[in-house]
Amino acid sequence: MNPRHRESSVLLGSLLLATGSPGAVEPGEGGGAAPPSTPALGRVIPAPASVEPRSTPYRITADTRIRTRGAPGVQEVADHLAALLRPSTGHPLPVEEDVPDGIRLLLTDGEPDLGDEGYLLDSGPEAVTITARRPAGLFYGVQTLRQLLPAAVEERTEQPGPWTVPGGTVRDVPRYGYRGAMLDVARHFFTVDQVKRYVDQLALYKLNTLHLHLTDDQGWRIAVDSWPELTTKGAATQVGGGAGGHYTKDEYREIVRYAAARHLEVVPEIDMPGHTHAALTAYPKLNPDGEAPEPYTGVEVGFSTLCVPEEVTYHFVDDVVREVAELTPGDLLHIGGDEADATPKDEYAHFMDRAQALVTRHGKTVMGWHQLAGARPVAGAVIQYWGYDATSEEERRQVVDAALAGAKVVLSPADRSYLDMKYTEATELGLDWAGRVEVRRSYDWDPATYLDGLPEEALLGVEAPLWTETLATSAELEVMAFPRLPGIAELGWSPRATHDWDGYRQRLAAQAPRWDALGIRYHRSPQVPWPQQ
Ligand code: NGO
Repeated sequence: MNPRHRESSVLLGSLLLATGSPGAVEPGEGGGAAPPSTPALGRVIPAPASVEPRSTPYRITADTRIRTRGAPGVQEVADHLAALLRPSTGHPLPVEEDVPDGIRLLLTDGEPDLGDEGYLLDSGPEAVTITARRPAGLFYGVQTLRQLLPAAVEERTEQPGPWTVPGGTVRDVPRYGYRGAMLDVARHFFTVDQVKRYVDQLALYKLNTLHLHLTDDQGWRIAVDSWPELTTKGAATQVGGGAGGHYTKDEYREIVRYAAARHLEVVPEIDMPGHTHAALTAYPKLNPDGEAPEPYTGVEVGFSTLCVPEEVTYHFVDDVVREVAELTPGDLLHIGGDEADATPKDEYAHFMDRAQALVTRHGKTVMGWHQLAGARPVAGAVIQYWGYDATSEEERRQVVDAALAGAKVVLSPADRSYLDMKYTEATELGLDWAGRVEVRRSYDWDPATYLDGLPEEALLGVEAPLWTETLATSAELEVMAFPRLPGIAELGWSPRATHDWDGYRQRLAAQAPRWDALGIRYHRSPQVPWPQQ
């Protein structure tokens, strides 16, 4: 994370205390002309760093224009905004250069405290002006603007309006530079369109990283030209025995492009040396016993391993990492490393040494599940902690020690941020090995103090993984992700000073009509005061 972000969030956090919690401003308050369906300034998820309401709203009308100034990346944000607003408002909303009023998207060289992702949003009778140093900041400002409009703006057919944006100023920067969501496309395969749908949902909450779990025992989901049978044989099935599937390189590039257009970076994961059964069905020479096993359609973990002593294993890893790195504009490449229970203990660290060296050689930064901390993480490796309350002190300590030695950490505590955990005993989908995780438990923790002794500068951020042993459709993904995903997004974005369960659950409830308009299914947790349906 850019240390500047942290300083400015602290500052803005105290500003916020002076101006009141974003959830505390009631709809219509301070904005006499705003109709009751207009959300109050600040009734946004993630909570903005600071909000100053004024009583002079802006109204989008048939004459509104969107103004840009043609800098690279700005036109795309303007087009994104126009595509969002046109169907529901029915207004033409032309994107033009240098118009004095309307919705203005401006890049600035000033405002160093905004960093690469922060923005200012100012709304008054003449204009809504979003100012940022980079297009990403404008994009996040647009997501805020979107949530400041009535939920009906999300409909894809013309709606009555009025389209009123509450007046005032929002000044906002993220707390952490890494705000991720992981999708497991290996246990059940999800099509490019299904992944895009999820990406759209992540973008609404200002997440900036899509981690794709591309390989596991049940299927290998990404084409590798030098090892073609990984997908001709290794992608043929999934949990429960369905047809499986994989992404061609062009399809994968399309996911990367689509995510980048929404300011999300894709982190590909090739899980090794365990979770590799699908690869072994395709290439038995990678298997310690040299035999070709039958495809696996169950949900057990920890039974497969690549053959660590054989050199062919490293030719394989080299080729796969090279080809996946070529498809990856981002810096991170995730090599898994979890649950290698079938890999002899003394061989695990050796394998991870060689796999990490190959990632580095192909120009990427290593990311791995936190078992990597018990081996020899390379300098600058990113360790993803997925422990939970029952995780031993020793295991946590390994992660902290690795961080003290220079590793970075992303937090995904399984009993807080795993979106596949059941909410309650009654939840039909999902798993419960880490316990049951209702909305409050998922939201109500602080990444900064979660791992005792973790140096502040080592913590890159948070990620919400969605494992799919029990999930096969977009509706099933959504009912597990919503409403917990926005909470993890808020932990990643909002300054700690905004953290407040009572305010949060009000703001969360206010999102429900938006999800209804978007066709997003969600769990109607009794902990949240949902509006009547
Ligand atoms: C664990 C395991 C995955 C499971 C998941 C289910 C990690 C990092 N490895 O998390 O293989 O799918 O739990 O919750």
